[in-house]
Amino acid sequence: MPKIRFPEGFLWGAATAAYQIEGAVEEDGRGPSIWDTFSHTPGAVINGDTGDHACDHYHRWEKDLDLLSDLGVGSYRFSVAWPRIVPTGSGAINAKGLDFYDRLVDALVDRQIQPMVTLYHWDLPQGLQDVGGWVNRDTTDRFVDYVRAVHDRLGDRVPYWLTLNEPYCSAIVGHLEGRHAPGIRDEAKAVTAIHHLLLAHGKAVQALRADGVTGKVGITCNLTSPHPASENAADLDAAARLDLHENRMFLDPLFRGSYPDDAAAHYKGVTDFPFVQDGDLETISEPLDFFGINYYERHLVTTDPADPVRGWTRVPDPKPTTVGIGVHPEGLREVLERVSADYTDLPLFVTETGICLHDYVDPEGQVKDDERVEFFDSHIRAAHQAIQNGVNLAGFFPWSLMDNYEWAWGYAYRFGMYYVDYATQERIPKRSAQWFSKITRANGID
Ligand code: IFM
Repeated sequence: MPKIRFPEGFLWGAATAAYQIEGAVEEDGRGPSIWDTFSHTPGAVINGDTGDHACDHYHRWEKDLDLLSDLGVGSYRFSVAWPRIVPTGSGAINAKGLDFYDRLVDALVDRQIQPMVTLYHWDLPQGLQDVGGWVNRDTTDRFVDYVRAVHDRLGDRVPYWLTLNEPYCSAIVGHLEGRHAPGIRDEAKAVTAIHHLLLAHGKAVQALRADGVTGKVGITCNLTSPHPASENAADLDAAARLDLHENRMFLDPLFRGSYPDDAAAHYKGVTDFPFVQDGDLETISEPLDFFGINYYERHLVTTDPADPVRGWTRVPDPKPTTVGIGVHPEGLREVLERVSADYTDLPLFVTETGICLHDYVDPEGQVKDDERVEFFDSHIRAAHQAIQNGVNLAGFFPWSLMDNYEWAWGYAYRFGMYYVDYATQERIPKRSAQWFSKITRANGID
């Protein structure tokens, strides 16, 4: 294999999110979020797992930052828990919540690791859900209040801000599929939530700029690379509709200031977009400094005979991973090239990609996650190929720094480069951590 070198200054990182690692859900004034409610709802999460304790990162954060130093990363992508800052979602700011992230950011700066802060990674304060959550337009303004408070405290030391993580999941998985909090199954509400999430993003970008933000501002979307199962018109059409649903409903408003041309026809009978007000799309398409992409899935798709007008069916992958999706590094290259060709020449960051395995500690005390090493190797090569093909890719952040609370899959599924023994909270470097620490130091693969 040839040596693969990344451009000088390429940012290697690692990613986590607040509810997935912090625990300490009742400490220092934190209020409940929709994920506290959802995870405590019987039947919602495998084994009834909750994020009550998670990786106990709230108490162990200093040692966890040492793991980042061991990995040799230049950046750490973490999220701020909105309910720690505004416990009920509106009203008074909780200074103790800000204190926690203030200490974290200081310690990262001391270690010469650049903070990349995600402002919303799914933990909406329950108080806002009680009045409609993302289906209520008012939530967009409450998000701005919260963002300003975080920026006010951390803005002098944060070089990268991400407004939202994966609005698709918040809107579609949370409001149409009901598999994530708030557990709603209503397509009109899901499309309304898409709009309000994007609007909250745009308003937050404007507020950060008005408040003199010095860091770069972006958003992270999870994107897929849908392929038709055949060249039949019906399959081509199904792939185009899946692409609308998963990708274009987010990319078009963000970068073109409009919903896709085929959206009105696709959602006919569901919604005619009454929630879009004058000026919203200008706000949503406020220019950004960079764009974050999370990539996990490629998707081979065929038409759904039961619903050929609006439906599609994903063809099962011949070599499924633990969670039933295949490993397709070429899909990452396709996504990067597509965004760069069709939407923006802004710097792109892979803010997440990763593989979930049932890792275990062997009798020698090691975690040999060779499949994860292979996964990262192939995806890093695909990212490098995208750069060779002209994509302005500026960084790569594996998901995840350590095993954590994998939402509706609880703790049964592991994504980390560090193994977490949840009984003792010991962190054990997996082979992937050892491997990745060589990549970050070499700025490439030998
Ligand atoms: O764990 C999640 C993360 O919170 C968002 N992106 C996908 C990851 C793996 O499922």
